[in-house]
Amino acid sequence: MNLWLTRLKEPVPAGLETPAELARFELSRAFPDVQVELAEQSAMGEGYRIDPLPGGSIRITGGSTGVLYGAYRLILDRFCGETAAAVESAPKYALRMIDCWDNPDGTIERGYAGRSLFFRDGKLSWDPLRIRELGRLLASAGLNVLCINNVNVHFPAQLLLEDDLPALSALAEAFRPFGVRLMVSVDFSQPMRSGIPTADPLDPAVREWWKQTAGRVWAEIPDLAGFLVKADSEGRPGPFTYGRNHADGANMLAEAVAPYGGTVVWRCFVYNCRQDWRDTKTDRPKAAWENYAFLDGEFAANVILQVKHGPFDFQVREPLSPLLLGMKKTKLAMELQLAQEYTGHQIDLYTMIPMWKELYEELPADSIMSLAAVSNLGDDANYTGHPLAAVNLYTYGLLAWDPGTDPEEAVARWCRLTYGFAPAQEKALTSLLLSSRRIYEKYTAPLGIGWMVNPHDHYGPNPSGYEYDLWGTYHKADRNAVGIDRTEAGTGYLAQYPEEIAKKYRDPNTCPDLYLLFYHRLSYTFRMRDGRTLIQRIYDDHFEGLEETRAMAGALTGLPFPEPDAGVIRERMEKQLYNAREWCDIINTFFHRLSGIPDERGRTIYD
Ligand code: GCV
Repeated sequence: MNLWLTRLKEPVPAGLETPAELARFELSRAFPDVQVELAEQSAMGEGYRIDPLPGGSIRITGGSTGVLYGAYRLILDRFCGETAAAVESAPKYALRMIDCWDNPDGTIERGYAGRSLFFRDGKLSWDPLRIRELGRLLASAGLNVLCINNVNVHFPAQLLLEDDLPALSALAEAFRPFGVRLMVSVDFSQPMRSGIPTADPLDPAVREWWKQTAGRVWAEIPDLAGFLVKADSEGRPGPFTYGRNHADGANMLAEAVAPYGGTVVWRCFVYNCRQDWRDTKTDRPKAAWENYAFLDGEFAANVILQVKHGPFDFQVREPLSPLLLGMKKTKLAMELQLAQEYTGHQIDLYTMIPMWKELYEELPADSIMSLAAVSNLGDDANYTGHPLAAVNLYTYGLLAWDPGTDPEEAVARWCRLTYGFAPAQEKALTSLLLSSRRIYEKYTAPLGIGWMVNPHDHYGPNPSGYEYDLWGTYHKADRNAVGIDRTEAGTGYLAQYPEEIAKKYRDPNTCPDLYLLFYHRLSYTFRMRDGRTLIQRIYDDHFEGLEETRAMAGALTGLPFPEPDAGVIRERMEKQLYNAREWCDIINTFFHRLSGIPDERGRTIYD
């Protein structure tokens, strides 16, 4: 099983040491009859040029990994039936990251595709064949950094920098021919395991410990991409314990890894996760800005702040995080989530690229210098649990290489490569995948409100599940109104944006519908621009979402998926139908019971 590379029948053999050797192998198997010449030019780095030559042969010119990317481009283009024209390409971002949340015991936090491909029973442990398949998948999608362990670094993950370093080094070696460099999530308090009484980033002993550690680690793995850090977030240790800020913490690590060309990727997912629901002063979406914006310009050159795309946490609809717009003197990565934590657990269909494109529309050119995405991978035979969830991994790779990627073309290309259907069927699958996010959005939480989900597990509806909890995720629905006013007249969140963005959302009469309840508290009788009341729109969206899911199930069943995909798709679609019905009925009933306002169209709502 090799997803969009199914037509490369032969597994990558052991023993290929460089991207160029791998490229030669792949090309010789994909096109036994075509002469392809590789011309390495180190200055081209990851970029490549493909030139058709007289007589039918082809030349790929590129840097040491560029030739491999060029080879996969050629192979995939030809599989898609595209031939001949010269192409030149180079990635927009140097770090195109996949962040795995894998734990040493083999579980995966928010993993929906089986167990870890890297860990078992507390140790690094892998199947070399599957690692080579994964390397092939990542390289052919243009992805080049793999952080293998959970940002919640629970013991014994710390051993990756200690006793397990030789095994980590062997894993790094396995990925090297694919141009994939490893990254490791580190525990900010790790020096304390060596008897140092503090993890204070300004303490000389702590600084020295990290320098020594970086020296040891990079001596074993000279091309390690760096450290990923979740600090002062959801119980993780960090500089706040010592009265220091996050620039103090990140810069201390940055200094330790700088001699080796390492990068510190420092996450900005910092908020009060022990909020009292009675507290109306704190508004969780404001937290990232409050913790980081004042530090703009304070971070070392080899620190990248990794910012979740929205101010909450990977909800179906959130505005772009204001941090991504407001830290002009800091290197930033936008963090996406391929793992479908809030978006259907890789049971419900949810193709993400339309959502990513919406984010890019608000993101000024060159405001970020890297993309990261939480992995949707696991050891299921098809790697992503739902075979159609692989579209998210592949199209993420295309977008990280070229943010100008057109969503429809990217999805169509994935469909063509993966299934090779007839044109009408390919078109049907492409449009179904492209519509899946909006459908999911309709039958789940309404109009940007988010969080009406079962607590902790995050699958299925529970409109009050988070309402009286500690997580700062409240909708405050009562019998008259729902939502939180986040304008300057309310919590003030909107003031974190530049005015040209803020003005689009400030007035509920002009705010785009889908963000309405993210920014505003509105009465159920509020008249929307299309003339419907807010409550009617909530009912309509939910009924439509369910109907569209039924139509999608019908359309999917008509497509000639091969086994085993066909069986898995059928079984998951059944579950999605059940889920959509639960969401539709529970959310509509919730609002109907509260408001007492009937559906104008008299459809069944259960009281
Ligand atoms: C890795 C959310 C998820 C957690 C995750 C966290 C994070 O809170 O539910 O599982 O932890 O985000 O991104 O750090």
